[in-house]
Amino acid sequence: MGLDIKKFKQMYYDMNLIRRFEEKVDEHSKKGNIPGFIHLSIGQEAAQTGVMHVLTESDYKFPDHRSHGVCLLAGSPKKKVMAEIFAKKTGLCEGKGGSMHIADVEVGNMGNNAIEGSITATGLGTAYASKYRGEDNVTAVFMGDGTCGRGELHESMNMAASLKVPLIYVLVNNGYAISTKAEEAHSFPENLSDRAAGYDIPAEVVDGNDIEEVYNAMNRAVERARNGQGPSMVELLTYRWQGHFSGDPASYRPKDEVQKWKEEKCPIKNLREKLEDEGVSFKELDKLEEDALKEVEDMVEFALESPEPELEDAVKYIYAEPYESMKEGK
Ligand SMILES: Cc1ncc(C[n+]2csc(CCOP(=O)(O)OP(=O)(O)O)c2C)c(N)n1
Ligand SMILES: [Mg+2]
Repeated sequence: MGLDIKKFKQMYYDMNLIRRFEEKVDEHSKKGNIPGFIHLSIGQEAAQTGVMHVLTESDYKFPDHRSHGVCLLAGSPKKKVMAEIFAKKTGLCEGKGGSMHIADVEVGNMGNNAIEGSITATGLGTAYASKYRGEDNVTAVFMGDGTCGRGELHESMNMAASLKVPLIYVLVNNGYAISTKAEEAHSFPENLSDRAAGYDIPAEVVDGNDIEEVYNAMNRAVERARNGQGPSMVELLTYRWQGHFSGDPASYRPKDEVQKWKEEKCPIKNLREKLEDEGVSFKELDKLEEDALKEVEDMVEFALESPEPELEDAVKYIYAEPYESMKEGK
């Protein structure tokens, strides 16, 4: 396989970190410690980790509603990502955003957004900015299969291709949009990303649960973008183990389908087997798993112990602060 062992061991750690993170978020959401809707990405860790290991902090990332893992790997203090989901004052956005509005522009996390398709339009803006300024950073927008039916995506692809901007559409195809199977909501010859061909945008379809495939496909797309060759789409075929939101019993999915993905296509197990084949010891892999759990437990402790935002913070960042001279009535 010829893996860069050091890099893939870090990816193994990060995938475990996301899995444990999501499990804890699920647990505390159900305990009532987290406000609002929570969309978990358990089962999709390779899609998030493989992509994030290609992007740098100067690249623009536009995560979607199911992207805690992307926010976690963007380079922000990880405890603050957890605290944001708990809506605490110590969170990345001081607890004002919660699970679906985690932003940190310092590391290029432009904020996850739950309005499906919207980020394909805003991401076009940062991609154009990079080209206009002559910078070599790229923009990656995360979207699901359901989002492929949204008009913004098609407007975005049309402009991205004609302007030849460095934009990568990361299509995380988990087969469902809420309870609707992709086959029932879209007509497609073979793959959802076939749509990109209509705009002369190259697309690649890979096993989204094989991190090596994800990483290599994303690398090719980013290289194209950095070389001025324009937009690409990378379609990652995967599956979410949980329902649409934390607490959704997902009775619309056959039990054996879920079981099959868990048993035969676990992305973490897949990488573990590859690393074992490369000679990495069980002991070392177990230690990475233990360390990831410990880091997540520390994050939860931090979030639980953190204070709630103050009442007066409710209107902070909504209105422009008056200039000092205005305050003094001058
Ligand atoms: C414009 C818009 N329409 C509808 C919704 C409601 N909604 C939230 S998630 C979702 C399904 C998204 O499915 P997909 O794009 O496949 O992402 P997944 O949830 O599978 O990760 C929908 C329809 C929304 N958030 N935004
Ligand atoms: Mg989906």
